Amino acid sequence: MATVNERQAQDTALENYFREGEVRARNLANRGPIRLTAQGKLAPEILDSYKEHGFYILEHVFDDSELAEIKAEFEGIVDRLPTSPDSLIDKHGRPALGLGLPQSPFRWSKPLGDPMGGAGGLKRAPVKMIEGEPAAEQPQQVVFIVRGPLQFSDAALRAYAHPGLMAVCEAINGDDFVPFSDGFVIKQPGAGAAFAWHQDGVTHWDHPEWDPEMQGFNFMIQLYGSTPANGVWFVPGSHKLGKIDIHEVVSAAGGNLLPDAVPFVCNPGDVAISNRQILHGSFANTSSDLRVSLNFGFHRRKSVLGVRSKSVEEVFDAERVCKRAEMIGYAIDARRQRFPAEVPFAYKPHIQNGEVYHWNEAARGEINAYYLRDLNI
Ligand SMILES: O=C(O)CCC(=O)C(=O)O
Repeated sequence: MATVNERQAQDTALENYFREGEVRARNLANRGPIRLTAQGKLAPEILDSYKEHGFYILEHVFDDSELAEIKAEFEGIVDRLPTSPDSLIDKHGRPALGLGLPQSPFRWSKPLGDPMGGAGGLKRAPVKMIEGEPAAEQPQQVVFIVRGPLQFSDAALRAYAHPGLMAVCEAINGDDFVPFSDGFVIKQPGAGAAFAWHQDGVTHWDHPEWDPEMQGFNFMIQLYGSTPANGVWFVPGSHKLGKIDIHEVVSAAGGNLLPDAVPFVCNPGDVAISNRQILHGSFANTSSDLRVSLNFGFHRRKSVLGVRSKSVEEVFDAERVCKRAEMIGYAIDARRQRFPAEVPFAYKPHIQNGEVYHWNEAARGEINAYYLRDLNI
């Protein structure tokens, strides 16, 4: 355990790092509202900036009323979480959310821990992040990821098919895009886990036609905003470098405070786009601010179809890919029902195949445990 002096020195170093990182972030030309051309395509300068930096902040995507619906349903989910990894009940003594699912949708961590970094964690996150010392009143374990959020929240499902975000996705991946996976990332104040520096992709690094977009991207909707202390940090441009030796980068920096990294600083309702090949991570949330991201990602179909994923050691056949893409159809219809005045996104693969989706109670049954069909590469 660190001494009081060591802990104070680390806190000061982090505070300086957060302040300087925010200045670097504000100097990058990679933020603004979604802008579309007269033809409904994403403004080219947004795409160019995203491709240059590997991430972009789309501002004010969700208005207050839609955001309030997403937050209310997220808070409903939190209210029904099991009280510990083995518990069957929530904090009110009711049957917990997720009972009966074939695989728990919850990922747990010790408060302020880094469950994925270092030896014994994920291979792609080889160096442990700085871990914090939680207050005595914190529980032993906290949920930091809820997988499959679209089955727990209609508001999240509707957000998934936001026409502006779908236009961004089409601009990045082309018309023929398919889902990757989705989840709420929860960084509770004084408890939220760290994510050690990593690049998300694991499958295509040695592909003969490798390119910076080959392993997809994520949207990260910010429910409560994000700060340098609780947000995700990116090394701009690192998505173009291929597989990075993270041990070497951290050792050259003399620790986890990478000198070129910048945080995403967002208001509630902003959405970050993040290339999955960019070097990124986040610090344990020792701040007093909650950050919740609703993450969902997309791939080009050709990046997953017929591909043996090194993430889950499975070949993704056409049936699996099409089944997972049904979520796009259901989300578009759910959104159409809630916002009838909005022009819904036209998802070309479903239109071309004559597939029509209706969001109703039968569909709700259809998507049960849909996250088991995620397309992790
Ligand atoms: O939201 C975070 O803190 C980190 C998320 C992340 O690194 C990821 O989804 O790959």
